[in-house]
Amino acid sequence: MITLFHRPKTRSSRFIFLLEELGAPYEIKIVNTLTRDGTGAVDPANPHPHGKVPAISDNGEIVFESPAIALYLTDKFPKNGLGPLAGQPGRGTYLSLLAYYTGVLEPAFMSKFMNVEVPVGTAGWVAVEKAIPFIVQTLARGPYILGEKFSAADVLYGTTFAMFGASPMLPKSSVIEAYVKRCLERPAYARAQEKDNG
Ligand SMILES: N[C@@H](CCC(=O)N[C@@H](CS)C(=O)NCC(=O)O)C(=O)O
Repeated sequence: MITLFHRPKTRSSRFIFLLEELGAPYEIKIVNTLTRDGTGAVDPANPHPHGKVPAISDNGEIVFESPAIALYLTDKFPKNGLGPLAGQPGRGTYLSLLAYYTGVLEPAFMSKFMNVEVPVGTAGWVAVEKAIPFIVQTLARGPYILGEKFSAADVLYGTTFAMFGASPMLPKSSVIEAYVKRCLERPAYARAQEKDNG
């Protein structure tokens, strides 16, 4: 049984989406976290080292950070083919895009929102003006980020673009807008939305 440590309408919401896609047995444990408006607090019940969500426990085995959780879950619950397994074609792209999500895309968004110039040649990520064309180019072979098949990487990318994509600070892309729609139209997303409050 997977326990998802979750706060509604946050980055942990997408793991309800993924767990629904996987058909995995899970329970949701709502935890408190710090919030931007200064309310909230780190919840001692949350195993994430910084009190953030998501985190999961698989019978006591703790996994935190979104790409690690996505990979752990698709490896553990392979039935619905939500991520290429070790040795399968596409595994390298899957790992690369999971790492790119957290190591490049999120910092690119945050740099933009914080109005921080990305230092060329030293930062480990790129400006959003470089990241978005890469995503658009990757989606060209689509309809999903790994190509033909929907995967856990789409759960991360689709929901992230849904969350940040409307910002006037980000370059607009009809390819990404259509992609987000495609990801959010899935029945598992609707089920996850219904369960978001626990
Ligand atoms: N790198 C983490 C980020 C998690 C994250 O920042 N979650 C936010 C909610 S969307 C949070 O828990 N914020 C509370 C805090 O920063 O203490 C991941 O992708 O899993």
